[in-house]
Amino acid sequence: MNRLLTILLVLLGFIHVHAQQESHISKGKRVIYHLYIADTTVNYTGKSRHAIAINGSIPAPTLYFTEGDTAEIYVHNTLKKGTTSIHWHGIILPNRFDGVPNLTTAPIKPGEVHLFEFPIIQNGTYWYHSHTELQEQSGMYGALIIYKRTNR
Ligand SMILES: [Cu+2]
Repeated sequence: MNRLLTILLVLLGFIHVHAQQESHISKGKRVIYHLYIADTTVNYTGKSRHAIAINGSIPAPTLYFTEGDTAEIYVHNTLKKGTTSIHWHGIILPNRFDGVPNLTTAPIKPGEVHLFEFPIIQNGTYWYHSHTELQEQSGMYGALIIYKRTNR
């Protein structure tokens, strides 16, 4: 009987600790980024070429999150012409925010701002990139760094 009680108490303790960890998830930060997609020119070989930068940078800026955060990312299409998109590669999120144009997410038109909002429920190193024509190859790719959740 005593042994059974001990097992029960250990189990209850485990459930309690687990519940505390679960409740901790909702205490994450809201992390806001504004990404401005813009035409630019690069010269790697002596010849100037059109390229696409995000916030003036190729590769695109590294975005940092911690597991448990909520991502709030505004993608501004400031290209002279053409739609754009951002695919959050390997990120677990609601399908409509996956960012593949004409499949999960509408293409982002010039002058348009698209909000991506999703909970961060994993950790690790990932990347994001355009999923439109050859925009990724033109410079639209960047890293996503998601830190492990810690007891803050
Ligand atoms: Cu991808």
